[in-house]
Amino acid sequence: MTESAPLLDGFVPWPDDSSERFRALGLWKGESLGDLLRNSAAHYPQNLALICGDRRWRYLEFDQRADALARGLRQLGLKPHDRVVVQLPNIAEFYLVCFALFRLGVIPVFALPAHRRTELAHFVSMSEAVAYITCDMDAAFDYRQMAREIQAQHPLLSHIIVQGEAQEFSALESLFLDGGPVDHITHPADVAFLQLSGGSTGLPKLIPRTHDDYAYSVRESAQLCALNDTSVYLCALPAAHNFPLSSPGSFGVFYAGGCVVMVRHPAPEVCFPLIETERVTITALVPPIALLWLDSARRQPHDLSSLTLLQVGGARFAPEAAKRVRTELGCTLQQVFGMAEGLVNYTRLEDGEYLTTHTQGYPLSPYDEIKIVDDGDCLVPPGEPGHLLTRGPYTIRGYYKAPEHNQRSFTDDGYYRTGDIVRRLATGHLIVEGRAKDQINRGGEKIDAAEVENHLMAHPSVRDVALVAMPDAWLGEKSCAFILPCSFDEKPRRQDLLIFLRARGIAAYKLPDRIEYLPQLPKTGVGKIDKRALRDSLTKTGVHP
Ligand code: AMP
Ligand code: DBH
Repeated sequence: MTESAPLLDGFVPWPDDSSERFRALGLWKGESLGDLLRNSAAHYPQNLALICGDRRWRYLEFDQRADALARGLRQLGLKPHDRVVVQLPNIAEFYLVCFALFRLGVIPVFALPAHRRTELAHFVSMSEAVAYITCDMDAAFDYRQMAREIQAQHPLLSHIIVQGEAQEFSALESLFLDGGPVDHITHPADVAFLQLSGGSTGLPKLIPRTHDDYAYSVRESAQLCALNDTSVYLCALPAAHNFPLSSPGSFGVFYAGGCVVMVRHPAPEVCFPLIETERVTITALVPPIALLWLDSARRQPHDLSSLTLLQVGGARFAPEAAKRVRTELGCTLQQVFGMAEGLVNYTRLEDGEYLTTHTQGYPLSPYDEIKIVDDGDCLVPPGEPGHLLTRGPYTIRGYYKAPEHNQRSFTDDGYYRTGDIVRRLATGHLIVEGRAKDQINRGGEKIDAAEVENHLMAHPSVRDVALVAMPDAWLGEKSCAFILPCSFDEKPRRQDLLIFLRARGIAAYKLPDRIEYLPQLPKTGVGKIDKRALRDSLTKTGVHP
């Protein structure tokens, strides 16, 4: 593709003056994400890049494997701008697929292993994907069976590629073709991949991230976290999630020439021995897993002395738990408040105990612009809580092919409405106070209330429903579905509702943790369901609205 080739249809670019400024400032360097690995293979060919089970790849080998896969995928017929849904567990092939696709200008759509048929089908149809790359089995779930069901409904999905026992599908292993390097053929200002939004409007949206913008956030994040070619990063969260991918995540480590250790499960029993043997220096966790680690470190001491930095993000980390990190795990805590749409805030390594334990940091880039506003978009007085709006060199200007939604999610001058309520301290550090979006943050996993309500409404015995967050000591929040049944005498059984939801093909974390039946749902002045009253009723035990 040449400089003048059109960018991906449906992508909302930054206005020209902003792009020119980001280039002039040297933030956007015109490098593709495929170059990120290529450069490290040139600088650190013999450094260990990746450890996955008993596989240990050096940069040169990693880079060559990515090229070999790119060749095979090209021969299969994948072309620049094709979309490919990628759903893989934490295995080395995940990164090979990423870099192979980046080099071909093919656009991965990153699903998480927890996603199920209905969600996958939605990603496939929304992105008009031509291929689906997955694995055979993981955690006792057969992804091939799901692939069959999706393919039956989506004839445009021409290729199903399976890592492991492929059965009737193409085996990923068979697609490695020897040959020379595959040079990237994408424009750096073009979309590199599509991430999923947590969503708050019924269905997740696709987030187009460009090579230029993502590479910038990865480089800056790596520097902020002082990564270098001796860093060893434990990737314990799902690898495709934006946090372990880019903040600074595996990509940051690949950029710095360090080593990524992949693990399938974040449990301390699995991770602690690995930290000890591989001398892991940095990792990223969501709060419930960090709590698990803290408790476990008390009970079964391991040598975690190599670990210098523990990043915690994705959901609010209670200050009382945050304070325990230094004493009980013996490392520095960094809070990370980010979003797949772009903006990432970090506490800094040199911040004192108070800022590290009580705040979610401040923006990565001096070119991130943030505003904290009231319901009418007017700035709130300093220190007061308000809606967080942001724009900058790595925050998207629109979701993929979603013009109506974009009208609501972005201001006319390009600020993204994060849906988060924050307060800013005089130091510039932000504290996440709450949320304006209709979402439940279940220990970092975001649940779109409207999406689950929609599924429940499809049940013949449900007349109306509201899904709200309820406080939980472990996960921070869990979900509670308040149901108005068609007949209060013939309420559907909780178990039947869960079976019904599972059968609709949605991720297990979206299933309501609690179900309550009400003869009527409380309404606000204008007649909307009063979710605040429902939430309040959960904290005042025994009192129902
Ligand atoms: P997503 O839309 O799935 O990328 O999730 C991003 C959202 O997760 C943010 O807008 C916040 O609501 C939430 N979030 C991420 N990190 C933190 C954090 N450290 N503290 C509180 N909330 C967070
Ligand atoms: O929750 C997130 O989406 C998130 C958290 C921390 C994120 O995208 C990130 C860092 O980059």
